[in-house]
Amino acid sequence: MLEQIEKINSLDELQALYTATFGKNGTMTARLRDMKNLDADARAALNAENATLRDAFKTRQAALENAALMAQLSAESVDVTLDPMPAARGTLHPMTRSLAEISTILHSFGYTRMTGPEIEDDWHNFTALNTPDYHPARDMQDTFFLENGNIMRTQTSAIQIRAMEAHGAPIKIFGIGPTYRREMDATHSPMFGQIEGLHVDKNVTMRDLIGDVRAFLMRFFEIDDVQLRIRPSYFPFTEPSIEIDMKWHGDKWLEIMGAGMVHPNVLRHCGIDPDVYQGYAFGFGWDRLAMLKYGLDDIRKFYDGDVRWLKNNGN
Ligand code: FA5
Repeated sequence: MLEQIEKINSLDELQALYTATFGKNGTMTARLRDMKNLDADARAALNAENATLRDAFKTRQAALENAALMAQLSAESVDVTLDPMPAARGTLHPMTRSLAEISTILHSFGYTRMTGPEIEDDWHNFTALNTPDYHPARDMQDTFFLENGNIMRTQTSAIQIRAMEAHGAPIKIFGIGPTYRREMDATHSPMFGQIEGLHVDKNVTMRDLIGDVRAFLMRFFEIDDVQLRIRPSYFPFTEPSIEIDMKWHGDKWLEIMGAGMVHPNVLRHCGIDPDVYQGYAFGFGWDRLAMLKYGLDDIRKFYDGDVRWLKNNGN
């Protein structure tokens, strides 16, 4: 019997033999029932046989159960050396990335960030900026007008006005955000981003402006020096007005921004006395900076929402 138990390879078979031995009608059960007819030696021998058999069943059961578990584990095993499925990772949009970089730099120069609405009124976008409705400079920007007379802001310069109206002078702020114009080609988008800087105090001059612009460009483009070209220009809200070009890759001059000393009328419109205070303002193309820094060539791609492009042009 012990040998038979050893050879059994399935739990079902083992159970069947166990029942045939120890069940109600089992062979051992019958023999134990007749034990009273045996002498003492035979009883002891039967008890020992009984115990040995039960042990043998138990041991075989444990062995079969263990083998079944092992078989299950190896069938369900995972090969940890296989390459994992590539996880889809998000990337930051170049505008988001440059926003963080630009803000960090301007904060470190002492500019505080101000915001303004993207739907602006005529006062903040034009009139307060010394651009009354008969002013020809309004033609410089093709504007999206809303039915209620408001407009989509065409320039972050509107943020200057809101900042000075709210806080007066002295003031040193920057604004960054979307602006809208009816334009569309590889370097113009109907929605694009601008960065505005404004610093008004008693002794602020054009030198401070150029110093901050230089330092900003060096930090943003991570270069040791930057060559600037300052050209006279015209904006209704600055006097004098300039445009600043930057030498790019040793040969090209790139127009980077418009800037100038805040026009006395603009200060007056915001309740600031131009005989006491003066200051500068500047306006960059946010997308343009991001395109230059990350080597991107078509501004329209920024707003297409094409995930494949973002994957290659995020960080
Ligand atoms: C202005 O908008 C002035 N508000 C800038 C300024 C601020 C001057 C403060 C003086 C003082 P301009 O229209 O040149 O200026 O636009 C500024 C920058 O915005 C441009 O140099 C360009 O980089 C960017 N820009 C203008 N139009 C578009 C467009 N359609 N798409 C992408 N970028 C544009």
